[in-house]
Formats: sequence, C-alpha cells, structure tokens
Amino acid sequence: MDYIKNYSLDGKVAWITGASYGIGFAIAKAMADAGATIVFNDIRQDLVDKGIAAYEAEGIKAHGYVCDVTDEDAVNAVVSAIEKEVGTVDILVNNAGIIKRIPMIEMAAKDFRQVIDVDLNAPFIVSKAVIPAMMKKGGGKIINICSMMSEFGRETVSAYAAAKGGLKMLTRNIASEYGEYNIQCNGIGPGYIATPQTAPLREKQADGSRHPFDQFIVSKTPAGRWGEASDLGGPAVFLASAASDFVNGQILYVDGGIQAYIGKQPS
Ligand code: NAP
Ligand code: GCO
Repeated sequence: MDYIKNYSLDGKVAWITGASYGIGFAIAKAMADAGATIVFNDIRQDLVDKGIAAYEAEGIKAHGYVCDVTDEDAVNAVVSAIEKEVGTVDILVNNAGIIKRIPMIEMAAKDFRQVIDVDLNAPFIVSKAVIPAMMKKGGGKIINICSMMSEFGRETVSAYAAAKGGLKMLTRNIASEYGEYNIQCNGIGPGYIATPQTAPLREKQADGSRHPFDQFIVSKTPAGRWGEASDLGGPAVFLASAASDFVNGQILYVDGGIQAYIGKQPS
C-alpha cells in the first residue's frame, strides 16, 4: 500500500462552512494543498468576496456561497448549487461557530438558543443535507469542529459548552447511523487557538501586560503556547482522507496536550 498517497484529497470536493478566515480557512488551505477543490460559505456576499480574495492570495481557486448555516432552506439550496456547479460534496467540515461569553444566570434564553442554533443545530442541518448524496456515491467524510468545551466547562460559556458537548454526541451518532454507508464522521477538538474568536482572551491589559486568561492558557498547555489555526491542517487532512477510513466517531483533540496535563503549579 502507498501510505502517503492515502492522504491525498485529489478529485475530492471539500465544503468547509464559515471558512473566510480563522480555523476554517486554515483547514481549507491544508485540504487544497492535499488536492481538494474548496467550497466555503459565509453569511454575506461581501464576506464571501473577501474570502475568495484571501484564497486567491494563497493561489487557491475557492468556490464561495452566501449561506447562513442555521437556515435549512438556504443550506439545501447551496447543496444543490454545489452539486451542479462543483460536484458532490465528498468532505464536509462543520466549522462555522459562535461563542457568547456571558455568566449563565445573566444570559437571556434567546442568546443561549442562538449559540445552540449555530454550533449544534447547524451541523445537524448541513450534515443532513449532504449525507444522501454521500450515501449514493458510496461514501464521504464529515468533520465536526468540537472544542475543549466538548469535555470541560468554565465560567461564562454554558451555551457553547452545551452545544459543543452535543456536537461530540452528534458526531458519534452520525458515525453510528451512517457508518455502514462508508461515511466516516469524526470531530476535531481544537485547544486554545489564536483566531478572532479568542482575541478578547488575549488582549493586552491597560498596563501592557498579558491578559490573565492568556497566561492561564499558556500555563495549562504543555506546548507552552496558543495553537495556530494551521496546527489543525494535518489532523483535518488525515480525517478527510482514505488514511482514516476505519476511524469513525472519534474526537481528535489537537490541544498541545491540555487534556493530559494537571497544570503548572503557581509560582
Ligand atoms: P472565528 O474566527 O470566529 O470564525 C468563525 C467563522 O464562522 C466565521 O467565518 C464566521 O463568519 C462563521 N459563521 C458564524 N456564524 C455563521 C453562520 N450562521 N453561517 C455561516 N457562517 C457563520 O472562529 P474560529 O476560532 O476560526 O472557530 C472556528 C470553529 O472552531 C468554531 O466552530 C469554533 O467554535 C471552533 N473552535 C475554536 C477554537 C479557538 O480557540 N479559536 C477552539 C475550539 C473550537 P463571519 O465572517 O460572518 O464572522
Ligand atoms: C473560551 C474559548 C474556548 C475556545 C475553544 C476551546 O472562552 O473558553 O473561546 O471555548 O474557543 O473552543 O477549545
């Protein structure tokens, strides 16, 4: 067997949701490097145009669509358009996500629902929309972007933790329900990654010192640093490729070792 060839995504169509920048963009770039044709979406045309320009700057011809992943009709319309204009989706990455950091007893139910809608209901809607064609084609790959919060809780992230914990179980259920159709559904659980989503946790203090959460995360991470979005590229290509054909229902934590570590003793 040619093991390296097994990682190739040549001829595959990969749809990465919410991938104009951040983790989704880095995953798409890695998949393009591995040979895949890239499809992404964002909620507005100007954001899609910005995304297309960012891909072009990397030498990637990406296909961008306007679509809010919480809107089932819009998702179904985009799936039809992708099938017509690019091809059947072979690889889906449910990446689009939001977080609201609000203490639970101060959080309005509508804010809680919105996080669940984007981070949990949308991966259900988008997966449901692509699975039938994958079944017909004889297989496919779904990668759900989970979180440390698929395992842990912390102050202010009740909705996000509930959604990402649910996404871990949706991952296992898709694997259970559609594994017999040669569909592999796995999750990636990024650690703390430097993207716009986590920028408020890394903001410098008024006196120029590091944010206490920034110091906390670095001390909790054996790697001694925040992750970069590009750290997720290799794991994503692996889970999208034939190299992982017998890996199903797993969450691959890419966290610099956080989950293995009890944490540094305060000095
Ligand atoms: P980000 O920088 O905030 O990017 C999130 C992307 O999702 C943006 O492109 C955003 O589009 C898009 N999006 C949000 N709601 C959407 C909707 N309704 N429809 C379509 N697209 C939508 O976040 P990130 O840090 O790259 O995170 C990407 C994923 O990884 C998320 O699921 C996040 O929860 C997860 N994650 C992040 C970290 C981390 O440390 N950064 C760790 C673990 C997991 P706009 O252009 O409209 O903003
Ligand atoms: C937070 C962070 C996290 C990360 C990530 C960790 O406020 O704790 O935003 O939730 O974004 O999901 O894996």
